[in-house]
Amino acid sequence: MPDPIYDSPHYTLYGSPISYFTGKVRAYLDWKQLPYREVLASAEVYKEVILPRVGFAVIPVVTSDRGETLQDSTDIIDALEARQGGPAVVPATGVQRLAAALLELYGDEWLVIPAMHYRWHHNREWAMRAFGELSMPHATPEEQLAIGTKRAGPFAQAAVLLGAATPAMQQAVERSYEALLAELDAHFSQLPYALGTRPSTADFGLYGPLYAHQYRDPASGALMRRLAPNVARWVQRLETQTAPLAGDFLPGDEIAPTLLPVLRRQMREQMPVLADSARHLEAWLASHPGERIPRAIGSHRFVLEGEEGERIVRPYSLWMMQRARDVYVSLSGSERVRANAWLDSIGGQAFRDYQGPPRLVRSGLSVALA
Ligand SMILES: N[C@@H](CCC(=O)N[C@@H](CS)C(=O)NCC(=O)O)C(=O)O
Repeated sequence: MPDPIYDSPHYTLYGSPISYFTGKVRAYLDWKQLPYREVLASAEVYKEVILPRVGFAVIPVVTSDRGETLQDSTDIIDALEARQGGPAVVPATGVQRLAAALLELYGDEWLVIPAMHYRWHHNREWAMRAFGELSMPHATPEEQLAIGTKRAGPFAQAAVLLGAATPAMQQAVERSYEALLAELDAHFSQLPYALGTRPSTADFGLYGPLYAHQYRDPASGALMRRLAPNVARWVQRLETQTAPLAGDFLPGDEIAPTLLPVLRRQMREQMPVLADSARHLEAWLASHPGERIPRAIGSHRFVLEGEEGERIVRPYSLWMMQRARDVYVSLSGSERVRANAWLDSIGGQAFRDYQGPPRLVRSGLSVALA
């Protein structure tokens, strides 16, 4: 029987409540009212489904009853959006489309720093237990803590690898995150979603870190509710989806002025890192001809809130940047003129001037040359 809303395949989402990118995809599936069931990615599910279908251990993974397997939250949303019809989560007009791509890049590839910092430096034991529960749902709490501590190991290191390494930098991460919360709180006190009364890929991108880590992890959730109750309400709106398939983006390709401080922060914090990452990748390619590009290619210095630190260089982030640049480059005529003026208003010169590495395609959790 056809689905009441779409003649749609039925989907299975393999993921977890504590996973960043599962949250992003789940919020999309829920708002879009797609028929799906969610299966917890236990150790058994990794072995029986994810590894055989994907080839490496990752969530989220979406499969359909037509035999497809989709991996990577950005590609999953793109693929489903292209086939499902219904109200679009990617705006049709230039500046809003650009803002959505930028905020998805920001949520996916930059807010991972505070997300990992708060999870592993403020919610550590809770998170270890949660990893254990997920991996072995039927084991005792002690067994779960033991297995969780083991499984969470690589994730627990991520906060440091991504930059939140020294006490001074951890304080900088917290200053930046708390200021972001204040900016988002002001925005969501005026508008239910990033670009209007309908969620977009901007919201789903931001929801990744702001749901699983910063809202659900107990100490982080308490901080969010205290400092930014309107952000917590936006999380709850996306979590419970009281009005799926409703609403619209602001008319006239407008971006609410309350969103601009968030984008200015992104331009200030993330753009220099992406520009420098592009130079690193070019140098790496020159010295490793024909080699597969790994997930991290060394490390580089970066600055946050006036503090200087060190973080790994992740080529994958440059693929997300390329997507945002593709939106910009596709704009012509008056849309390009408006986009340039808008980028100038958010300090986006580095985005306009960005010189990427050779064209990239996504390859699992890294990239390859196109
Ligand atoms: N960029 C991917 C990344 C997926 C991802 O990083 N998933 C995490 C959990 S939220 C994971 O399973 N990582 C495994 C790993 O990093 O090896 C996406 O958008 O889905």
